Amino acid sequence: MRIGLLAFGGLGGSGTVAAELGLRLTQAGHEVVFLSRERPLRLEHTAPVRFERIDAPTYPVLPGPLYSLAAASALRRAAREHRLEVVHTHYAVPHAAGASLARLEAEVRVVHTLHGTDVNLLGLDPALREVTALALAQARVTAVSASLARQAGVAFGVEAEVVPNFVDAARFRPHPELKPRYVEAGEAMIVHASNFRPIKRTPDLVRAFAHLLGMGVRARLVFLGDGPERPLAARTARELGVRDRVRFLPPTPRPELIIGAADLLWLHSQEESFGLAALEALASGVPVVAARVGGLSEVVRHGETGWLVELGDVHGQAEASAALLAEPDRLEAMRRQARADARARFDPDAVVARYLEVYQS
Ligand code: GMT
Repeated sequence: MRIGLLAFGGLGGSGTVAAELGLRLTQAGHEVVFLSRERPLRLEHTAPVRFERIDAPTYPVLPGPLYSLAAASALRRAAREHRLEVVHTHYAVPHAAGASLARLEAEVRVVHTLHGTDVNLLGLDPALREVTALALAQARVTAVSASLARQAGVAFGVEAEVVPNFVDAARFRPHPELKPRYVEAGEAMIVHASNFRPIKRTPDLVRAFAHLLGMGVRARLVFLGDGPERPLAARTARELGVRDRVRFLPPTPRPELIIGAADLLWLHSQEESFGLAALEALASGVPVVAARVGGLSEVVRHGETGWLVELGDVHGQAEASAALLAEPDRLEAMRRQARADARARFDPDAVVARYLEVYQS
């Protein structure tokens, strides 16, 4: 099939999912054009996927770069030039409306995948809801978790089919031999990977970590990624006197070499429709301790592959982690279970096959 993918690039989870889907579709013999304003970090320059940049012009009269219009134009041009049979957008705002605006030929099948804040944050904004709901009603819609599909029903009145994200377990695997790169002997390594937006509540992770150290646990917190609240997380660490125990690592196209070295992965997001970083940790044999929000309980099996605490319970996050770290046999069993469960339930071939079924139906 000739497939156009429209997504955001950079560090975001939706762009990562779209990039990896594009790669797998290409490897399966489909022709893929990836349209984005910025190349996703995971779509390396050597990737065999055709990447076309969306250029959104700026002009003093315009209030902003008019990305939606530029995306619609890019999509229309790509559909014509590459004779696309399928257009699959990732992140509904503004991509769903952009696809409608492109007025693609009737035979082009359009699928929109909802990822998270496009539904439960932007989707609820009266300035954006109306036209997004209209666009979603005209196409097939999928959501990355059952929790997000339910929210989409409320926000947009659409019935979204659940197609979860997937993980490459050959790539994301345990790397205990790399742990000494990040922590000293005898220390536990806790990792958090994100784009440091306020929704990730990274200062709360620092508070939880300070509590963990206060309980006498020898550990280091490794923050991986970048984003608006990274300076705030660093400041919180300084204020709590734990700055020397917290490391900040920049975004990398090889996160598996850091995540796979950890003992635990932490998340404490306000909302998390799926939690791709959590899935990548589980596949790497790294149990996840997180706030129980959104679709995370569909990814992390509480008590079996990780531990979920109530949102805001940063002490609970630290105490659950301390308990796990204190019981190496239990932690080891959880590590094995995490990897097995991620492989069994989030297999890339199965998910790509589901998307192909959606395209064909
Ligand atoms: O919705 C967002 O905040 C953006 C999006 C992204 O591009 O990072 O993240 C969402 O999509 C990911 C991939 O499906 C999910 O793993 C994340 O859980 C989800 N983020 C939120 O729900 C906050």
